[in-house]
Amino acid sequence: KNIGFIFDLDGVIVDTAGYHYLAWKKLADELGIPFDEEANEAFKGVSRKRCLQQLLEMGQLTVSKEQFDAWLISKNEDYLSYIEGMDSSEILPGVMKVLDYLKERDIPMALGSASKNARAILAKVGLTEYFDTVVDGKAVTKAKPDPEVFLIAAEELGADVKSCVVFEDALAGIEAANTAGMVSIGIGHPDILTEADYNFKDFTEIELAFIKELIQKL
Ligand code: G16
Ligand code: MG
Repeated sequence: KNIGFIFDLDGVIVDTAGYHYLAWKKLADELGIPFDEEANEAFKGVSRKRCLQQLLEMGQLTVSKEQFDAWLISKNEDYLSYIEGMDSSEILPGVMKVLDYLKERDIPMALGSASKNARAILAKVGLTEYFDTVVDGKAVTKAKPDPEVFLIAAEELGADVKSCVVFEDALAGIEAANTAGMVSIGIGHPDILTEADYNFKDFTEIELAFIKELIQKL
């Protein structure tokens, strides 16, 4: 069997989920739309465009295409300003241990992110070399919860879909992995990621023995 490990980026490898939240919160405040961390859960793993649509629906606002595009740009500019100074210190705790373990064993690894900024972030934190392929927001036509991003990743890795593992912090991402028939590992609160096959608060909770067993079972 050809196995593959697929990682989401924001909220799994790096805590950019917090920066996305700050950028959406800034726009929501400007538009007078109530927005908090709970509302932000529905924005995780979801494309930029879809997030803005959701925000405007929350505020019951209808806007012109020009205004919509202008807000998309300003949200991204704010986000880019937050991540400007990012470096490897922002890789989440416990992540390197797992990435190194897989890399040492030559296990095919992919990044599967909804973000159009994914490659830039990987470069900033020095992880580009770890991934055999990067499938990002520029490569997909259908956003999570559609499984497209992970199916493309499996194909590019030459991995069997059912022998792929996906690490995700977003509801939409877990749904995408499950629909693809992959093993889903939720990173975050188990009350939120109820559909995941396995759940961990963060990577510090993941033992290498668990990864080893998982590989044997795939
Ligand atoms: C992410 C975030 C989402 C964000 C999306 C698009 O993906 O979780 O909150 O809206 O990317 O990002 P961008 O605006 O940078 O293109 P993931 O899939 O890495 O969690
Ligand atoms: Mg994510």
